[in-house]
Amino acid sequence: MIKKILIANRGEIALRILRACKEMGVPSVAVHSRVDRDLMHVRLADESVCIGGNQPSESYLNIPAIIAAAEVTNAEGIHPGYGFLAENADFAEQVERSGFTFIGPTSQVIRLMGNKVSAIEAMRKAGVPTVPGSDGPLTNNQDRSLAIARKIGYPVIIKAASGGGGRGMRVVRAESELINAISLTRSEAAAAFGDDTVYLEKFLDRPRHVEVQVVADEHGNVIHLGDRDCSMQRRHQKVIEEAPAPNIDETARQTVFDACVKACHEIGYRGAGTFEFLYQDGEYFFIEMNTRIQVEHPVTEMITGVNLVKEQIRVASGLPLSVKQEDISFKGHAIECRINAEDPETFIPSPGRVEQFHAPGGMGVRVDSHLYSGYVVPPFYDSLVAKLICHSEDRNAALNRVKNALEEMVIDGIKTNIPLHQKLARDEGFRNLQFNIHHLENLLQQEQD
Ligand code: MV4
Repeated sequence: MIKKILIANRGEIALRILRACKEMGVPSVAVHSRVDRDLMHVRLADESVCIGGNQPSESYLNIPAIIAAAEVTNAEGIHPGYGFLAENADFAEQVERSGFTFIGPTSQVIRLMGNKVSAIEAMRKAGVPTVPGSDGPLTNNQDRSLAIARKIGYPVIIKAASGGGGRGMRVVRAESELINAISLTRSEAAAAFGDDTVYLEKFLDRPRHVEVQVVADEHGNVIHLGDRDCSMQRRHQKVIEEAPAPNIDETARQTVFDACVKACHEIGYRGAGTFEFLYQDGEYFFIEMNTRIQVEHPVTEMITGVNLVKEQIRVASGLPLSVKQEDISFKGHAIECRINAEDPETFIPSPGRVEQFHAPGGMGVRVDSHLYSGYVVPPFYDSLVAKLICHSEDRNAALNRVKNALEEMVIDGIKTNIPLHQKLARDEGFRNLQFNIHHLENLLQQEQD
């Protein structure tokens, strides 16, 4: 087992990783920015190092400072969590070159998946269903681009190869707009990512976001842990996630699970990973792969009983997965609410002092949060302050548990989106499975009118 782990993150995920370290008896090092010295996981870690100023670039994105902290504390593994450096192939490479273990896939695989064109190509070769599209970068040959789009049929979407998560995309509804849209997306991609490579896909107008969790070790074992629906989102920020994804065609689902496992074997995947799909009219379309532990991993943990962060640490230590595919069964339904420090109507961040914090509890209720009474939410980072995860025998029972737990939860002193979650737990469309990726934004728009 890895002898000591440096946690290169903050907030709830740093605490989540710390808890896994403690359960496994692995000593931990917390690294933090100046303002973050009072974070819960910094208090609980065996050692801590202040690595710099409050701007992410000075601390959680500061690669030399993080590697230096690993050196002075004699850490062996580095867990990147999510966000910050989690999918930065250069970071993973520097961690390994400095003699430490990156808790995640190899830098080559991170790089392969970071470029969406190469990711899609790898998946298509492995038999994972992808979106009809240019199957490669668009060239400067305008007639060729027009021909591809005409063959696929409008609307189409232009995406930046180095984008992802909703950054650098443009929908094109008519042929007359295509050439201009390609050139605009190219310029934006060059400015944002230093890479003007773009590709084209058929635009799906009312899909759900369904993703598949996998975990792989270095001994040729790959398993899937089922799926999640993450369609309830606003501006590419997920608000509610659930597992299993409800109302999915069972034959298509098993086929896609098998394809994801096969793809992991083919690309030499190691660690926890997520295949993102658009799901529409009973069909799956791969769009991206995430090579990190995700915010919403707890819903999968609740229905499978597998501790994903512990599996990440096991496989990074060179150990085999603790479970085989035949050991995995899916029990009940889990729903996660992302509780953000923000105005529930304007979505403007609401940092400040948490005067009172009370977490709900009881059977099937899990709260992953670094909050405590008196904690000050700093303005420098994202506004996620707690995840409420409810598990029960079926979706309706889990939704009722969410409703009750939200009423129990107290976060005083700052604004949170708890009122938004209370509305969503009662929303007919969400309850009756009449939703797609546009549902939440449509709902908020209707309230405006
Ligand atoms: C799409 C799409 C429709 N058709 N691709 C947005 C995030 C990025 N991961 C991919 N995204 C989309 N790609 C095709 N071919 C619609 C979206 C999209 C979306 C996807 C998942 C969750 C929320 C979304 C919100 C708006 C657009």
